[in-house]
Amino acid sequence: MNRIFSGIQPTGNLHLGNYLGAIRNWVALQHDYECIFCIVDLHALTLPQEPDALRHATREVTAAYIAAGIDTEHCIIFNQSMVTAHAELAWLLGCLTPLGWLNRMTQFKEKAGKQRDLAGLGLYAYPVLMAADILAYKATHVPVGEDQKQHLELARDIAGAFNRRYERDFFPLPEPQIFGEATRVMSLRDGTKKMSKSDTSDYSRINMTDDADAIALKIRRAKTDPEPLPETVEALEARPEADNLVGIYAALTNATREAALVQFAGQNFSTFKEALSGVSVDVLGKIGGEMRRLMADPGHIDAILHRGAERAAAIAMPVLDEVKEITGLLRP
Ligand code: AQP
Repeated sequence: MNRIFSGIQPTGNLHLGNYLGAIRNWVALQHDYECIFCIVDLHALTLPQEPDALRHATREVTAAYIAAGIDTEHCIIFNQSMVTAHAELAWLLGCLTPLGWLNRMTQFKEKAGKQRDLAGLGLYAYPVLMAADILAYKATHVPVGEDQKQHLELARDIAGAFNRRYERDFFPLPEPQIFGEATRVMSLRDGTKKMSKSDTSDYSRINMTDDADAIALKIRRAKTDPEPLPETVEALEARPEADNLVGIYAALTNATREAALVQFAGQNFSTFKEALSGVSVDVLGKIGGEMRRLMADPGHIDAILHRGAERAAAIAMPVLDEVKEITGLLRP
């Protein structure tokens, strides 16, 4: 059976983009693959984190996976730092990764901003750790949002570099799986910017734990333009905010943008936003409620993570051992 690996950073404020771009697709795919879903806490450390907040966010992401419908019996759910193979393999792969490849990564440029010299080595090396996450399980498929496409291409390049260097077909080249009408959910305040956990404005995103009132208020306040909704998808191209909201509506109703426009063409945003609030509350309300219920019992969440880490290590550690053998490292 093909194997999926994917993950989310526990950096707080899980949002609709994480749900539509990642978690929801995992739920749909989980019974067609062997699945490993990680809470990538080592990735979170590439930017400063407050320790208690990191622990809380790690449990909250776990709760989100379960509340959204990931089956913990079938799938492996664990936090990255519990399986040491990720960090060890990242070093071994980093030694094969030319700086030129990392210099092309747009996420580093965006996150490091103008003060690039002050950014940490971890932020720069993030894509190598991501490659290690995937390759430690010889994963064949990686369902992600569109923003991670470049990192996934790099993971394929690194896998290819290892295979060439040691002249064997050891790592499969992982395939990205990017689908749905909301592969890149944009900020509610600026349709040209990705919806993000770290945006300082809470009005830029719908959090998975927002209640019905908060969701409705944020959608009411979402930036739009003065024109009514158009008849064609092409007419949305020059209207990023309208395009984003129509894409979200389509994704939440399992429809296409075309179908959403058949329903709303010619109508003004207030009518459309009301419908969008309704479907958002329908989908996220239940998940948020279940997340809160799960978070009331952190011991149960920790037990799921421990069990998941054991199952994950049973796959990753033998792969790491083989890599060490191939690489020429003596082992105990
Ligand atoms: N806006 C988005 N639209 C669609 N998919 C998205 N993803 C994130 N944002 C969107 C997908 O969610 C998964 C987990 O991402 P992550 O949290 O590990 O890292 P990120 O992409 O850096 O997410 P954020 O929200 O922007 O976090 P911060 O602000 O902490 O950097 C991935 O599959 C991603 O594609």
